[in-house]
Amino acid sequence: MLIKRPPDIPTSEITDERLFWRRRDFLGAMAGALALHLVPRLPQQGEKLTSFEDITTYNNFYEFGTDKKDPSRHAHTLRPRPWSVRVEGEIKKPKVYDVDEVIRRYPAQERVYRLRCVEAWSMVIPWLGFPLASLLRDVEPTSNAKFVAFTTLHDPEQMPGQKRGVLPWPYVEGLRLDEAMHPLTLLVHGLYGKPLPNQNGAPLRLVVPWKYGFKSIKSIVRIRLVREQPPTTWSMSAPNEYGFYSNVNPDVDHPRWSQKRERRIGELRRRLTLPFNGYADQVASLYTGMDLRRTF
Ligand SMILES: Nc1nc2c(c(=O)[nH]1)N[C@H]1C(S)=C(S)[C@@H](COP(=O)(O)O)O[C@H]1N2
Ligand SMILES: [Mo]
Repeated sequence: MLIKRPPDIPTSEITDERLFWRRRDFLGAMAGALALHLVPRLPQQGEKLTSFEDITTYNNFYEFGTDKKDPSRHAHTLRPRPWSVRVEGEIKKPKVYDVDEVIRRYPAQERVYRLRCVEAWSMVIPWLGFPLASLLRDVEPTSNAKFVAFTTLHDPEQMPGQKRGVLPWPYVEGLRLDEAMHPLTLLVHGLYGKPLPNQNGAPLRLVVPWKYGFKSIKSIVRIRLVREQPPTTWSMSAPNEYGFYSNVNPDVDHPRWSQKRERRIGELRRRLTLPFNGYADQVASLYTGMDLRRTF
């Protein structure tokens, strides 16, 4: 399972790789479409970016199989263009967007975030995307909007894993409106300066860095503003193991394993998991007054 890499890749090499992909991106077919406003952000001291290879070959995307290698092997059947995203529900301006319209409209930012999977592994990923809040503001939520519900494509021909009943399909996720509006919450359409590979959730996926990875729903076709807390795939499938909030919390163990530590992909030594995945200073105030052991 662990992909062995030399333990010490100098940051200079990583920078070179990133510049390489950016340059490739500008030269590539997407050059016109992606208006990149890249503000390089270094990850926390002592943290290296996970390699492009690991980010794109060690994935959870059950629509393409349950093995970590399955998405990179099988996601070529997904057709990320043309692609529509329907934004609807409790908003004044419902709209069906073409994904490239969204990508053009909202300037792409590079954000280096830790991704902590509930299975106790983690990565450091340079995403390209924009705050979900920008899009939500433009569609003008009504005062009834309290939550945001997201839906992945449902098409067993493109996503053969959906022919098997391992999860209820389509994959759905949700956030409280204030979580969705938080500036850390992104809609992502690229990584390492290039368009998002299919296995990472092309053409558009959510990234919520202080929550377990399963909240970061891939290949989104629908965003619906709603009044009530929406159902979410993993909490429907195993309600005692996965809650709606799923904030990274080293003090609340999964019923079958500890959440105290994590294995950073590409490293051998395990790291201590941080509350809210290290983003507590920015997001803990969203949950004041909530018992995070009960609302896990
Ligand atoms: N539609 C969909 N979205 C999904 C998943 C999935 O199986 N289907 N897996 C989730 C899980 S468990 C994780 S850890 C992250 C993994 O994202 P990555 O493969 O880009 O690292 O995607 C999340 N989004
Ligand atoms: Mo995950």
